[in-house]
Amino acid sequence: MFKKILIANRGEIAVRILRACREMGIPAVVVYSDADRASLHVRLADEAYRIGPAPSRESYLAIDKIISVARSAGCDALHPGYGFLSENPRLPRACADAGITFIGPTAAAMERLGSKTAARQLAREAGVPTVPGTLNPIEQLDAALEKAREIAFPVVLKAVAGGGGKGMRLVEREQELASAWRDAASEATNAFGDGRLYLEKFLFHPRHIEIQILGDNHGHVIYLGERECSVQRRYQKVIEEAPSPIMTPELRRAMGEAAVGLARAGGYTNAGTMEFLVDAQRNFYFLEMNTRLQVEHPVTELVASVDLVKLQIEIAAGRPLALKQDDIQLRGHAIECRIYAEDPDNNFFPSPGKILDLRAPAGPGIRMDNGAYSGWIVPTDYDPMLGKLIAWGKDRAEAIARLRRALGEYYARGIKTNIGLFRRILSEPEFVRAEIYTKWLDELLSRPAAHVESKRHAAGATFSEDAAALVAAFWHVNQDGASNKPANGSRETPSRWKIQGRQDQLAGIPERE
Ligand code: MV4
Repeated sequence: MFKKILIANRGEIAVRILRACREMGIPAVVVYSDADRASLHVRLADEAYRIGPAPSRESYLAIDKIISVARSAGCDALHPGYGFLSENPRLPRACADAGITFIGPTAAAMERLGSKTAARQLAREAGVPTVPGTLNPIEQLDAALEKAREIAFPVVLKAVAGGGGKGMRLVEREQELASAWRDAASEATNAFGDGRLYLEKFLFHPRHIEIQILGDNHGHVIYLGERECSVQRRYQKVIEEAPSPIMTPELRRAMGEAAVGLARAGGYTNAGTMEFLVDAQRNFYFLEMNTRLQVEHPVTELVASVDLVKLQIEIAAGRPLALKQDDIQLRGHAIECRIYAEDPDNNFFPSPGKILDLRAPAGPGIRMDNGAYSGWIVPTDYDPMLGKLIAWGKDRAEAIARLRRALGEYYARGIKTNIGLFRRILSEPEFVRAEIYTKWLDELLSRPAAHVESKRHAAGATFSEDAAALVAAFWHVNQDGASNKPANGSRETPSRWKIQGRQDQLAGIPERE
């Protein structure tokens, strides 16, 4: 097993990987930029090295600096986490050159399956369903028209170099194709420097369902169920859950076997995720592959009772997968909220700054993968995710109830958070009935909030805490006992502990021991 692992990331995922290393008894090294000097992953690490100033390109994206720290610290393995360099083939190559084991796929597998068009090509060859349309870029408009007639409108134009919906154009009828083609091509050129487009059959209200796979270096590849990620805002995942509410055993097997087949075809090893679109008739279509551990991996861990980071490390160390496909038994339901320091009342713009108070939820069925703590200053240089709140229940109803309860306990002062957004989503009947699809949240947020309560939630305070503060203050003002009035008759400010005690009492928090 490895002597020492370098964690080439920050925030909650660096803490998460650190925890797996700790439990395996493997010393871990973290790196940090100047903006992260006081971050949680630095505070929890045994060894931490500064790799540069705040900008990512001079720190978490600086391969040479990261490799140099790994070497000087005596690391023989490196975990990239997600984001940053996790899907950049240059990192596994640099690790190989330095004799350091990259905890992830090979550079070649990353390139074969991480590129959208190459992966779709491979999927077609492997018999994995892809959305009807062109595989390669379309050279000119009349070829697009011919293909569109063949697959029938509505169709969608997509940028070859695009992603996350950028450059997508829905074309509902033939007359619109020419103008849509020009617009999409110029938008793609401006956004990506590459105006090439391809074309697909448009799927109405699809769901985004992804399959977690694990492959070892001995030819074993398994799938660990699916995650439903249809609750997205502007193509960013907001809530993820496992299992998918629309899944059937047959569909799970079909999607899982397709994902495993594609991973094998690409020579993929370690953890990866195949993304699919699923239509109302439960037809599934391969969209793209993520050649890394994903943000939402905890919901799979909770329903499959696995530790994906430990499994990644064991696979990278050359061990054969101890888990066989039949060992994967899914139990219960898990739902994850990605908690951000952002202001829902200001178009969800980041809300960095000093966290004056942060109380994370806990209790039955609650997991909090935190990257923040009271007193920490949320930096402006990176994605402002504070952590992930995950609830597990025996079924989806219990998971929702627990998540609602936990969101009521989450308290942050000094920054704004998107907690109110989750409270609103979890109270939507369509969400509770799992009648969700990829545009559902965007459409919900384009409607005015049904009740002002969600505004209050957006501020991150809960009703019970506001009420507690008001009553506590009122209680002080109206106490006639001398204990509250100093001899000189002047009103000293009421003791903070008394106010807090009243608040806790009113908010149902037990007396402190
Ligand atoms: C689609 C689609 C419907 N039909 N392709 C958006 C981002 C990129 N990952 C693919 N996306 C979509 N492709 C066809 N043929 C609908 C979407 C889509 C979407 C997909 C996944 C997650 C969120 C989404 C939000 C809006 C649209």
